[in-house]
Amino acid sequence: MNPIPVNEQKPLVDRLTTACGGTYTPAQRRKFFISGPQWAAAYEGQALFHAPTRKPVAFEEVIRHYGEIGIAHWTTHDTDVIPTDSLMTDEQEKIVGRIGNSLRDNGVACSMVTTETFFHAVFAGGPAAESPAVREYAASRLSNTVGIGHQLGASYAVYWPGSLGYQIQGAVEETQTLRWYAEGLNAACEADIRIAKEHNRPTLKHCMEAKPFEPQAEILLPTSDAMLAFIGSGLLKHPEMVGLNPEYLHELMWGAAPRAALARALLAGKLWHFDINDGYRLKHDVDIAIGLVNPLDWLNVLVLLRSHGYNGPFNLDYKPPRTTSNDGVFSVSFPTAVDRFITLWEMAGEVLEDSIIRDATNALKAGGVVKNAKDVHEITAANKELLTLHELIGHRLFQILVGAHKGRVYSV
Ligand code: GLT
Ligand code: MN
Ligand code: MN
Repeated sequence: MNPIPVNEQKPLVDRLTTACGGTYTPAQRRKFFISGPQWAAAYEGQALFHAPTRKPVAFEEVIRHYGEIGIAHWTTHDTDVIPTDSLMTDEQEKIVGRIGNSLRDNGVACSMVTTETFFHAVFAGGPAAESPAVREYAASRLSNTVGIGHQLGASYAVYWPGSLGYQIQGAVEETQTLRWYAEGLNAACEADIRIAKEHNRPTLKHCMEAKPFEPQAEILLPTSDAMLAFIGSGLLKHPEMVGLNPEYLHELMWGAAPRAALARALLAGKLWHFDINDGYRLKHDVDIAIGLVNPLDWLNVLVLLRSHGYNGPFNLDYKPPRTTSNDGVFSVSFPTAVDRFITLWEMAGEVLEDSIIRDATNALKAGGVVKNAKDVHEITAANKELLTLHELIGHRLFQILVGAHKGRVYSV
């Protein structure tokens, strides 16, 4: 093949994207509670060992593209859109006003706001550092974000306490740091109760997000389970206002089964918000788009959520790869991520209605015939053949994933 001039490359990408087919319309995409983060679309590809590969993108452009694609909700950190120095000033009010206009013009709603308590040098010692001034500043930032959320009509606030931990062991006292962190959340909840009243709105759902490693070497609340324990520890003044925003990859990163982590959150009544992406076990937070690494696991995750009536947001917290261009972010990355989610969601519906899986599951639940409930040998033998159904269910899930249940065959 001949080298391809730059001006022919975008048409080529567009032609092949169209050739892929199977896209949903913006109206179909809008039926789902899918949110697009400002930081995901504006990610420039930078990392510790990587220079940026894309140009900056302002919120007006991100919101416009989300509206066109059919991503009906938008999420943001305070500093994704408001420079740190402008926070809590008149300038903030002007920017929030502009965001409101952008959202209105493009038919997009702000569903979630979050506070950046990890990037700026002031948080070098974490959001719950020893210095009272740092903690006071962190609390005012959290409360300020709650106010922005109410102004923009959000229903959720997320807390990723990324730098709540340490690099140097022994320098930080864990119980004290966690108490201080709880004080920050308490301040945010109290501010919410006050601000919600002023706006005549319900309070926000405050959702904690865990990540097992990065950016600190050791993390004090590394998993969703640790956060459930924290919520129930007695340190929070309003535990009923605080739930979870698990991220698929963050659970996978520590070696967990994301589906089991979500199940525990569901049982606790705390699965309120969900960051969707993909990646690899025991590796970095690569934030690959949904379904590109573990589609079968994703199918199973969505079966669990569908069968439990999860109706919270699905937040597209992934990073378009640095090999994707600025144009590609909105022409390939976001539309395909949304469409894979929708496809997997619909497929999960097929799993729930599949008669083979239903018969197999019901048979397993019925169990074998046992006369003597104390006879271990009889009980074991009574279920022996039935248990083969576990593997058959796995096979059927694979068939559904590749479309074999609808007659897709290969000639051999
Ligand atoms: C950061 C993190 C994400 C969180 C964001 C919310 S910030 O990008 O890696 O997983 O969801 O603060
Ligand atoms: Mn996340
Ligand atoms: Mn992540």
